[in-house]
Amino acid sequence: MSNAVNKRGGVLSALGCALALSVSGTAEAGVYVHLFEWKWPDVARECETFLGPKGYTGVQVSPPNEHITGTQWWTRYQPVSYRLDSRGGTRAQFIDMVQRCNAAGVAVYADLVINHTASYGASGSSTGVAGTKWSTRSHPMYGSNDYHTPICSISNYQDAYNVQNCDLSGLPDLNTGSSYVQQTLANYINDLTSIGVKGFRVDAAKHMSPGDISGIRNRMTGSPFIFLEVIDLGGEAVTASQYFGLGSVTEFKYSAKIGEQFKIGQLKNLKTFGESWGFMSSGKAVVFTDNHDNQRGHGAGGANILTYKDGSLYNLANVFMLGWPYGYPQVMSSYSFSNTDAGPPGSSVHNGTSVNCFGEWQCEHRWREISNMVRFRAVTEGTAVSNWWDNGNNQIAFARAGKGFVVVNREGGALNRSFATSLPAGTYCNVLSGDFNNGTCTGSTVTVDGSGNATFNVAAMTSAAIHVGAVVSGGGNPNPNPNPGSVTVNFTCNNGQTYMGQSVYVIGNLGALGAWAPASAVKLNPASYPTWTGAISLPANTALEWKCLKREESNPANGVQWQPGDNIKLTTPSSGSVSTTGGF
Ligand code: AAO
Repeated sequence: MSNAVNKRGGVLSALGCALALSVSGTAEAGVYVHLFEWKWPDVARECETFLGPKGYTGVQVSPPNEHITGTQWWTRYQPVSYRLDSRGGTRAQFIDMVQRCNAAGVAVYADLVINHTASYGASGSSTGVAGTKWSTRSHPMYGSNDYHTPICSISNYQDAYNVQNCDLSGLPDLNTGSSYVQQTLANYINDLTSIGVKGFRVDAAKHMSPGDISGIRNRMTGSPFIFLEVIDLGGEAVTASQYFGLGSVTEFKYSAKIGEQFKIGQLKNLKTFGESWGFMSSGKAVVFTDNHDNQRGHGAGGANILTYKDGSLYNLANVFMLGWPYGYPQVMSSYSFSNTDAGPPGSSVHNGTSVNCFGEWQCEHRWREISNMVRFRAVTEGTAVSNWWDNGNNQIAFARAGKGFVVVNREGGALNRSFATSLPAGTYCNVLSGDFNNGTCTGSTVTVDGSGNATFNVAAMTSAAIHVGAVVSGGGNPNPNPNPGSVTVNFTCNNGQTYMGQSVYVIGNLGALGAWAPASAVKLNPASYPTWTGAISLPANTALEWKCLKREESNPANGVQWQPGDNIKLTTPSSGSVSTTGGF
């Protein structure tokens, strides 16, 4: 584990490591997506066909437990029981999804609604979606003495007692200080962990004292990634920092400020975006342009929150978020709405409709700019911002030193300019204009010369990005071949002893070598175990760095072991083949 961290000077490569480290509250590396209100079979398919291949590290799913009936999206936030039977699907479907997402290298984060239970008034029904009978403060697992008393309503955010012991919007407030309630909640959470869930969003964490959450945490098994929803825009009794000992925390100021700058501010101001704006430390922060609440005016909404409705502006803000090294970013994936209570398309319980992206479902996570910046973030992880440029207004550009370069043009005219990119010479794919697959670029290319300079033509309200994981030719070679063929690289990893289910992989800085994401690494063949070999076709005349990696086949975050020592450096020949050897 430490090898992985040391070798790359960053932590992204150590996916399994990051998960283990998260107990102490370190934010994850990578990018996760919230597939809001997606059904479990659809999430599973998306993990396999899109999220894994694109390098998303995780997927947050809607609360998986039984909830009240009704078509509104927020019925999911009114727990009836902890049976895994919800609008998302059945327990069997949930298990299948978690297994398939894990196999695709995508961690599933479950949304935990543990502060309260259902409010009778909301549905007028006393039967949950899975058939459980209930009434206010009376559920199979709880009776009236499992709630805070005397009953009161949250009415004063200046009073921590009121915020943490009274009902939020009429939702009966569990006595999370009681050991019975803590154990009941931990049993539910541990069930999810045993299924393979790797992380948890703690809903309404602000409404539970840190001590109570700690009591639950102490009864939990494993080392899941935990992030807590604490809305802290300042000026209240309960603050985000009170929760730092428990995990990562949502940074709502980030959402408010990125929206403000992109909508009514000036992008030149973003040069210092981060802690100096009053945000929590980057390593603690979960960040987003919008979340499922504030995109529809619930929970700390505001006039300047960006959503899919902002179109190209939304794309630009997400490109900035994913290109800029602050926090652990969440990409929001929404369905179209005008009524802020409206549930998802085809929202009757268990009707199993599939998602149709770019129609009723927005699927922002699949928008080209957003999805291709996921790999950009992986490739540039651990590098600082350098070469900042702005035009004094709404055109900006910056490098992630030596690894990537981003240009954002939030103006009505084109931006045509030469920039010092900090990158090695080469012809790079502009991954915001097309995709980079197997050494070829379906969009436009940008040529970085031997001095690191490159000319960008960026149309109004668009952006451009290049990185060392998407190089068409060159990439460190001073005289890049403009029209490279591909060559065969024969990889060997010695001493690759593995346990059942674990294999040896090649991982490196090129997209074809997984761009340092263990889930995307290329598996070798153990024909002469413990020596592992494999031939991979790579672009000619290309400088690359690689290592041997062990990981579990069906769960890329587990059993991760990196080749010790420095990365192996290699420049592919202009034709033919080359051999290279690493090991453990
Ligand atoms: C539904 C109905 C209610 C009904 C209730 C019970 O809508 O009318 O009373 O059922 O029958 C979601 C929906 C709710 C829904 C609920 C249950 O959003 O509408 O209620 O499911 O079905 C607070 C909490 C925060 C919470 C947020 C919505 O602190 O935890 O409210 N978010 C989570 C979930 C959310 C869910 C729940 C919790 C409940 O993400 O989806 O609710 O499980 C201030 C405070 C914030 C506070 C907001 C809103 O914010 O700081 O802590 O959030 O107020 O009350 C400026 C200020 C900012 C302020 C904001 C207010 O921006 O700077 O500080 O204004 O917008």
